[in-house]
Amino acid sequence: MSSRLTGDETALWQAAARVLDANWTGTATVPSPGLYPHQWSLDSAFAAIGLARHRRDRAERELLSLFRGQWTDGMLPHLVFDDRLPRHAYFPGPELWHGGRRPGRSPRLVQTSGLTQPPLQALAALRLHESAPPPEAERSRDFLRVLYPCLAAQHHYLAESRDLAGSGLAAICHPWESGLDNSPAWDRPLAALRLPPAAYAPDRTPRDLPTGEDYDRYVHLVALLRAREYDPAYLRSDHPFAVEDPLFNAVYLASEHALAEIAELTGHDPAPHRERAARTHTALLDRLWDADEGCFRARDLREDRLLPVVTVASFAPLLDPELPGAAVRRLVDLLLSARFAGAAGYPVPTCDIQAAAFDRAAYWRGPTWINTNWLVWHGALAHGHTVVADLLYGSTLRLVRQSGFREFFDPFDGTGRGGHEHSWSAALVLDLLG
Ligand code: 9WN
Repeated sequence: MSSRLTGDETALWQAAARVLDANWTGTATVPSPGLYPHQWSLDSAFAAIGLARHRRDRAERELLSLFRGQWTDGMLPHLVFDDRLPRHAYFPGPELWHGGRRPGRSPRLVQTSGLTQPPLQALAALRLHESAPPPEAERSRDFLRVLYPCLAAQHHYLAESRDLAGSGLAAICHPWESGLDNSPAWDRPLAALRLPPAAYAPDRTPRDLPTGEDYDRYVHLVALLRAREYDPAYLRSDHPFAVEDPLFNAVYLASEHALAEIAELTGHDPAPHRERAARTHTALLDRLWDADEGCFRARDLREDRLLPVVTVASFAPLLDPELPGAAVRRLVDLLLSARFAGAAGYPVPTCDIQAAAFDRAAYWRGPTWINTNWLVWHGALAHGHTVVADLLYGSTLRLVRQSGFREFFDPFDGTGRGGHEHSWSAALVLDLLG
């Protein structure tokens, strides 16, 4: 904890640290003990960013335990299951992903999902190293030496197996891969799916969460993927959900830059990582930039067109350090307008407030989330946009002071919603407080 914190900030820091302590299983941090009792890859990367400020040893173990789930082709699954828990602890549990027969590429001793999530782990690992106190710097570099091959394989998988259009961008094949499950951005490709007559709908539709109809579609997509053993050739040509998402690719780009730095720190060649980052940078602008709206939008590869709704993901390419100044300015204008921060007391809402799909209470369809705020804050800071960075810093801390470390928040009045004591909400407050 920084010695510069005020008394109030110290209390907030300690409360956040208590959440991470409570959610620590001994090897990893669960997002929220009741609601999400396993290990999620995106959540673990955010947890590691927070643990770097609190328990550095745990941050390392967090990342190592996550990579136990990595497939032999480099795919880092979005879920690593805790097999000590009963089957019904979470839907969808291990059986949905493999139906009794695991693909040869999945690990033998660990049960995982067959999807991935935004690849934030290299950025998290570099931040962990950068925050090491001088006496720990060499030990921290040793940790990076252990992790580098895993991170390199993860990025190689994305470039080889997920660049479905050969464009330089990685495509997601399921809304769960975006991290923003029921974002209105996915409404159109999901509506176009032809579902089998028997619905799969699990018994999991509490208030604020996606509906049973969404779940039918999510489970149908998993059933298709599972039947083809998540084969990259099937993803490329036949799978009905294939989208190039600005948030996923902005995180991929930022992590690729981080990987280049990790390569340098550990005696590997950074050039391939820099080349890949340059390609992703160009492709983001060529394929996802919407000059009329002045923001990035997701591209549906099955229709080869941009998806209509503008969401918080549209701002994620601020994470690109080389984003041209003109694009940064247009993103900032939109972010500060009445469609986002200008009308929300607690920005950034996950969906354009003026869009028909906006819903202030519904999960990724309107509420403000701490993790997306952190990504935009981090990007704005890198571009020297202190007005935006300070706005997000202030509103994020106000949210947790007012409502606690909730999963998500009403963007107008800051009411907390979803799970309580959510790990990434706590972890990123630790990082913000520094
Ligand atoms: C499906 C754990 C995860 C987050 C996702 C969030 C939610 C899962 C769910 O919870 O997704 O992966 O059950 O809805 O959307 O971003 O990683 O916190």
